Amino acid sequence: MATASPLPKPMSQLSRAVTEWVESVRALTQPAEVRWCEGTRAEREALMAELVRDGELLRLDPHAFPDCYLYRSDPADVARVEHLTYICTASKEDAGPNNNWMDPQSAHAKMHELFRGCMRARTLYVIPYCMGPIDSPLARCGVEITDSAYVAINMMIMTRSGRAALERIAREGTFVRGLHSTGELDPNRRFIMHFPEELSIESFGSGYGGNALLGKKCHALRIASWQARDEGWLAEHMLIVGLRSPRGETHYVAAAFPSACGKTNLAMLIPPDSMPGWQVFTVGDDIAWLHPGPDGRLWAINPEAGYFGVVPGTNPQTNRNAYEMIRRDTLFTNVALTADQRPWWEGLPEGTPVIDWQGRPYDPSRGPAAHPNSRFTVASKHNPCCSTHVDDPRGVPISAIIFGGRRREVAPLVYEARDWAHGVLVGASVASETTAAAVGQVGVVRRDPMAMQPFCGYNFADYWRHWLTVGAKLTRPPRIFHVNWFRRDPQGKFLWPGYGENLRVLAWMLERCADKAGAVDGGIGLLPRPEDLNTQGMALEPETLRALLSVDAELWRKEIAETGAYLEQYGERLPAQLTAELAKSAAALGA
Ligand code: GTP
Ligand code: SPV
Ligand code: MN
Repeated sequence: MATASPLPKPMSQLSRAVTEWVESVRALTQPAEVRWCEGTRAEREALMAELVRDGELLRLDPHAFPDCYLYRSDPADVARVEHLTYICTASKEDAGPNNNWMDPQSAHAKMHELFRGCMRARTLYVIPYCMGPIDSPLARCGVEITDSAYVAINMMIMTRSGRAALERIAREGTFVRGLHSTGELDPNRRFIMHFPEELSIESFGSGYGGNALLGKKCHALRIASWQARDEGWLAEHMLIVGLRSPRGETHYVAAAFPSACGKTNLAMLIPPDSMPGWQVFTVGDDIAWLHPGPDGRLWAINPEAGYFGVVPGTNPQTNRNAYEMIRRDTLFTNVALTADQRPWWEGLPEGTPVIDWQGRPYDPSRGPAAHPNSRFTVASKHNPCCSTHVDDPRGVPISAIIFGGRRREVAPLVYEARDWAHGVLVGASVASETTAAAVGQVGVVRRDPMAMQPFCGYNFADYWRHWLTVGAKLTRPPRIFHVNWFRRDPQGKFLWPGYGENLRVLAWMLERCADKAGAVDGGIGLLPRPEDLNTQGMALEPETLRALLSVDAELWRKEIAETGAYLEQYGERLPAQLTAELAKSAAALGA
């Protein structure tokens, strides 16, 4: 005889610690209603339908873009706000010169006042989530409380959320507490506060991306980098990609580029026709958690389950995988619209924008139709080249680490670090032109070590020391490289075609890892000679390739002096090994 299975326990009864915290937040913020997120697709669809009814979401043409929606954020809330983002540690030195700092007591007091009664007449959503495969010992859980349904939907796509995550939290007893309210979107009452010593985050006044989806940059980078230092691993702003060579060997590479500098594109690149037999698999496009494994290699998991990617520039030529991926089941933020309710953005070869990202009739004199930091949110399982290892609890072994930036001059297409310690200096020296991913001027070169300037939850000097310590533990460390896809000619044209063609550079790296490719010492590190790169089938002038692989000693002596001055501000905490590595490069360049 069949027995009726018992009703599942209500979410609010699974973890006493979570329930008590939700209750205290409810008392403080005074919402009209509390909703616990179960993490089902039906629940997400119901929530989207509600938002469509309320006019907060727009349903896109269901024939061309099934299950796709458009969300328009407040025009003054379109990017991360680094100047309003704080690390609140007991000691200011622990946050370091790389972070804004506030003492935890003052920060809590300030946020308490902002949160008091802020959810009146709103719904409070409780989203338990797991960063990483749900059964991986490397994964970590958190709970986000938010009064934004848009944020809740994004978190449901970007993380493994709901009941399974809450069950893991109930078993483990620890979780990161992330409290978020959209507030009244006043840029003067907007703060993103991190309390790494308490494993908590408080975010008020923005509903956008990295300010509000607290599992992403706030937890998986700022809080996790602090935990990683204590526990002996690394939390990095890196994509993870698998490359299968025509010989049938698969190697995994992790790459750190600053925001809007090419991670999503490299993570899902399509091999050029003239490189038959290569296959590419995406493990992650933005964040990697890297652990020294028992075999002396570095192993990586992607803590996320979806992509929050830059829309402009996505087209069949640059990234056909992404272009196909965002044609269904995708949430668009701040793109333009065509007359037939299709999304439109700069770089799209078809369609005509009639409504801009702010919902106004499109007028080119007012700037681009889609916001330059417009984004898509989509589950990674929709990526046509998603790796079968995304749910692998052990992660994947990393053969090479790449650092890179957006530099119109100075940095060559690629170079290899002499060894791990030099690689840490190469990472620490990254400088890149700013982009629309953060509020502020675009196109100015700034220091962005390891692409972590906005995301490292502690003092960079301690972080570099930690990188050196982790490297010393690895008996088979990944080789470290630096790339620059963005070098330009004096007319401003990119010298390198980029996108799929970047595989040629990755192929050279893998050959280097196998000791099969040549290189020359360029003083700053090892560079391929033109003949070491596979450029077969490319229309690249020999002079262009030579320019891409050139090291201008004069410019580099200046670069090294600037790097030295930058590192000096970290004072006594700066590891002496970095200074020694910099001195080696300076000597090699005759400085
Ligand atoms: P975040 O999500 O902000 O961390 O960005 P990301 O690092 O994932 O950058 P993404 O891949 O989204 O690329 C950002 C912009 O750079 C897009 O407009 C791309 O079209 C452009 N881009 C990416 N790769 C290349 C490349 O190889 N060459 C050139 N010229 N542009 C590129
Ligand atoms: C970035 O800015 O690096 C992003 C987008 O990946 S956000 O989620 O806003 O941080
Ligand atoms: Mn990013």
